[in-house]
Amino acid sequence: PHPIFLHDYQPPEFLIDRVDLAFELDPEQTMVTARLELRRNPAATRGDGTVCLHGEQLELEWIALDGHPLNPVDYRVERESLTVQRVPDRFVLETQVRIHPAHNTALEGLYQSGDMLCTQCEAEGFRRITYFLDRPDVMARYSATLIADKTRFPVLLSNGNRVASDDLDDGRHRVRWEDPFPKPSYLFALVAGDLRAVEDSFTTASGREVALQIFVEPHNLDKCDHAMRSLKKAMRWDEERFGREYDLDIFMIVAVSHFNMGAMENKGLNIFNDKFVLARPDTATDVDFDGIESVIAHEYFHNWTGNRITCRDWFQLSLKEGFTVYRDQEFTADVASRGVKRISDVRVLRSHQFTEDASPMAHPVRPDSYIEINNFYTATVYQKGAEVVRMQANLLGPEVFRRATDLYFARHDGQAVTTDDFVRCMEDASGRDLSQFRRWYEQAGTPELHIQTSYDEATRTCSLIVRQHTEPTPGQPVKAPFHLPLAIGLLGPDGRDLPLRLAGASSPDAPGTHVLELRQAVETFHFVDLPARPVPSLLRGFSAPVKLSFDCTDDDLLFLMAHDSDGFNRWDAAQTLMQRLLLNLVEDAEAGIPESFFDAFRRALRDEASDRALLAEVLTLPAESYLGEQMAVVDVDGIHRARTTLTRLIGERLRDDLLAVYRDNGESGPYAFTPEAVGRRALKNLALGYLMQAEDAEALARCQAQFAGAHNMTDVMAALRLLVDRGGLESRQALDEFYRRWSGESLVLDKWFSVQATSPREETLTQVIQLMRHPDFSLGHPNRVRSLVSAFCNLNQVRFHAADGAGYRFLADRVLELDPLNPLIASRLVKSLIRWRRFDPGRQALMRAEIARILEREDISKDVFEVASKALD
Ligand code: DPP
Ligand code: ZN
Repeated sequence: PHPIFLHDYQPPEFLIDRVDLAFELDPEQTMVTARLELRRNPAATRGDGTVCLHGEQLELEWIALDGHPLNPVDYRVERESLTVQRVPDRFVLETQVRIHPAHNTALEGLYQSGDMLCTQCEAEGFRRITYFLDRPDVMARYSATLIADKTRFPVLLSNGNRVASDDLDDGRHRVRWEDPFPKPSYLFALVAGDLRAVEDSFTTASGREVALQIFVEPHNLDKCDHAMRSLKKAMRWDEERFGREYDLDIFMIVAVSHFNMGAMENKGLNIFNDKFVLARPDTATDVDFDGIESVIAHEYFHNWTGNRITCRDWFQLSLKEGFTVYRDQEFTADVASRGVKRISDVRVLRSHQFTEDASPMAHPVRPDSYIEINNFYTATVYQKGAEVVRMQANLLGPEVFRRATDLYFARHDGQAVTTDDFVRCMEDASGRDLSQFRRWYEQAGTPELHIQTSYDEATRTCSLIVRQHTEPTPGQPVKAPFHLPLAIGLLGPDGRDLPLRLAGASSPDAPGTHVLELRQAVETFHFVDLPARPVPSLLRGFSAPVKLSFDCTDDDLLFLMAHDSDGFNRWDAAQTLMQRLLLNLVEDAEAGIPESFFDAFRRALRDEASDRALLAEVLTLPAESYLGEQMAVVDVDGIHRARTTLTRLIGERLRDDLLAVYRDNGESGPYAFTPEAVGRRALKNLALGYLMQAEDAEALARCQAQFAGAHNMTDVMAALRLLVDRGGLESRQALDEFYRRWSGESLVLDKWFSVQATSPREETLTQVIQLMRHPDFSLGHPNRVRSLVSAFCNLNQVRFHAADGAGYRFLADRVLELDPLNPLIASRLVKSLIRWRRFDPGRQALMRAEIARILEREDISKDVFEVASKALD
């Protein structure tokens, strides 16, 4: 396989203005007839008089040009293309192809999920449906006529508006859809099935009525309320915050069980992994409710950032994804808790994106080459892309940023554009020069900031020396400095923010946060008029996606934890402190934990006034994988031991306070998904976790009672996890009972698999291997694979990285089994192996051997090849 390069981009030689599709749908074989109106692109250089269309796994039945069937000498079919010779400047091309949805295990293109048929076309699935110029800069108006058996497939959906329907004589029916908005092929969708809809409506700001429909299988009708509420909230928010109104008369969501990704923003017809639609308090956890709200919003927001304005090419993926993630993050911050949202977003960024930056798959937010684009739906493109938008929003300030996004929507509506076009709108609306800022799109790697602070009593000056440095990444040995906002505050001895006055500035800023803009590798800042040595609070709100190190004592951290006016930095100080204690314990299992730590923890637990959700975040120990990232060589077993020890010590030392917190935050009344109730459950279950690690008898009794008596899945799962991690008879009984109760609910059963796969118990891998043979396990079901295999490989550091290499062997075997079925899912799994350089020589050798074994397989997919080969480069 060969890479594709951004610098080779050429505009398409032909454009397609209109597409009329007709489907005779049947799982075994579907006939697709396409009528394409093509014309030469005036903006492209003239080629050799042929047109070359993408197409994969299509059986061509017939082909005609301007109404005349073509002779075989006039066209050539190859494995991934159809070339037509000697075409005029403007013509109509008609084709009919045969495809086989029931045999499509890759779940790209048209495929079967349970009893329904559905599509997934992003990024390059449309070419498995018909021959086409399957690239996002070819935007066309579509119609789709769907014909299928009326009993099996009473519901037939596609993009846009339903314009006609009738019954045929043979038991089939026919529905025609038309989408008035030009779109790239990756946004095409169709669904056929025996589905029911939950319906509602939304009145837009300008007074238009939009019909809302969520389609599910009949037994799931009672799990759509939260998704519908979330959709309406998102529609209103986008009007208020970004001035974006919905543009069609109907908006549909379909929940599908077999889905490679989270969801897909097809125009007017979003198709979702059912995990991000279906929820009832007794089947879904707070995390699930939260995921549904933000994914529904995310896909809805794509209607403007992705669909109306799309990407010129796939290197620009972050144009739509980074911006849309930023928008969904802001939505959640507005409708739930801004502080908690920022913390959880930064957690994700640090644990997924920073690790990606430190891996052989490191790439810029705008990658410059790829072998398989499916490998680039990454934390870098999504989460770091969102941070890059966030920095621009913060540099511009809210009003100017809104003017800049208005300009972007006005200037580029209906176009396929680049990240550079986006930044130019930021510049044009603000008058700022963001040329250096553009490096965030071009350079991979996480910048490291080292900050030295000093205080001079004589001059009453606090000085900051700020150094930035970014490690080399594959293909980028040397990095230029970034332009980045560094938000800081200085705390006085009473814990309050001091007025900040830079040397030379005429008047001080008001007390609070000051944003420094960094542009050079080393910069020095002097703050004057400070009566005493302040404690600096740096990178407030995580103002830039960097790794920060600065010289501060444990006492400084305790002080920040207690007083910082910035909630994010209070949390971060606690995390840094816990990280220090834990890494000390890794080095020396006998190392003591200072009393001051337990005191601070106790004070926090007793603080009645504090926000429960934030408190739960502050009191959560850093994850094992995150701790590993902080070490030169990951000490898998040492980290697990240290974290278990500290958890137990907290449980023992703070027993009474933890029990009080547990009791005080119990459920009262029916389940509510409000920030307050979510926070209470989080704190209560965190407390229970500490107590359980301390082998507390009362805690065990409460845990079992919670498992048996809770009416919401959040509390049931929290208790089940603790029982499973503890092991023994109670664990077996709880698992069996859970299975009996929930084996008919696929999404709940996923939880049963993953709670076992993520247990740190020694027998976990053996258990996982047994579960692979469970009648409910299937490699053809991505959610199930993720719940068992990916959960074990990605969320269970101590067992996956067992020193004997059994975890690695298990993973490679699964990759080799999955690759012929579903390369996208297989390739995601390989990513768990590629960070081998972070481990000791023994583990390194074992991991490399497994990657090599994967690469030896003939006929490996491009997806897996790209990740595995880069891993060994
Ligand atoms: N475009 C989708 C999303 O991120 C991914 N398939 O919403
Ligand atoms: Zn997206």
